[in-house]
Amino acid sequence: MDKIVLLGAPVEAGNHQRGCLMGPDAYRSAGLPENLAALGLNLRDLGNAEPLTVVDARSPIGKPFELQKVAGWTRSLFAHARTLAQGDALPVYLGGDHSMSLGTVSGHAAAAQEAGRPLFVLWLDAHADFNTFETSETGHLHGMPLAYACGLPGFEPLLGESLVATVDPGRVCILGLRSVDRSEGRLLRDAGVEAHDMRAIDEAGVERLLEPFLERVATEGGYLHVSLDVDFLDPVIAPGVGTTVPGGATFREAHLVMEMLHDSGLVSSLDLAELNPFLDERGRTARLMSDLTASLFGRRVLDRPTRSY
Ligand code: Z70
Ligand code: MN
Ligand code: MN
Ligand code: MN
Repeated sequence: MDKIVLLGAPVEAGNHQRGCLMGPDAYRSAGLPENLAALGLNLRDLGNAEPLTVVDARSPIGKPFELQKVAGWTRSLFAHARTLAQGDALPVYLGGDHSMSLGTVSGHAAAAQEAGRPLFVLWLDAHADFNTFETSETGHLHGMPLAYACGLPGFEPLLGESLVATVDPGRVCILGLRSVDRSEGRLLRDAGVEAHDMRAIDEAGVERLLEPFLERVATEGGYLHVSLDVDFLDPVIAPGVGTTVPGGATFREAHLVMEMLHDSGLVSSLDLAELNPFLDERGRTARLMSDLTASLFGRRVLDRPTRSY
């Protein structure tokens, strides 16, 4: 894929911390568009999406924080993603807290079903984001997008209707876990999601964890949506995020994941989530995320034979 389309998703209502609103512009300031253009890619920046105005979102259970606002974003980004998935350019969504993925992933799931191909999701995150309105201890919608996309119950107020298509939890792989709520962990296990914590990365390395998943995407002819949360990275190298959790992926582990994704040729859409420029140090997190994105799109030091799955 040599065509890319950027869409800003400046949503910050998915949690109490302010600042993710500035995420898309920080990526632009950090030179993400120029990084990708320098790789010879044809790039179009659509600017920022806008939320729909929603007044009918009410939840009978739990107390989701800012449900109306996030429902407005979900409906908007769902429609954008469903449409962009049908175009000839690979969409990169510039967040925005991770509630952005309530819309992007469900939109790509709908488009995949319409195209008759399975959707796989790679979730790079310290958290599983697998809470429901019922299990969430915080009410933060940025802790729920993966559960939503997989069709867990109770989320109807977000789209105002049931999901068009759900992601098969058996086609999800999470890498980087080090903070999972108790009941969230039970949901994850019951759903059969492939989940790897940091210990697994320590023991096996990212390559041995990721490769079998990519093989499956290739074998089943699937689309692959990648959702990269800043907190996948160690906070020492990526401080610009609301929830820092120690012990995250290193610079090289993260780049290796991106390089493998590039070599696979399988990625069909990408979220960059949770960048909080208000908490960043001199733009270093925005720059690191931009450099990781460049690795995903083919930046490399030396040429090497292509790996085919
Ligand atoms: C917790 C919750 C969370 C960040 C995801 C944390 C959620 N499991 N926080 N990403 N930064 O609120 O549901
Ligand atoms: Mn997340
Ligand atoms: Mn996270
Ligand atoms: Mn939270």
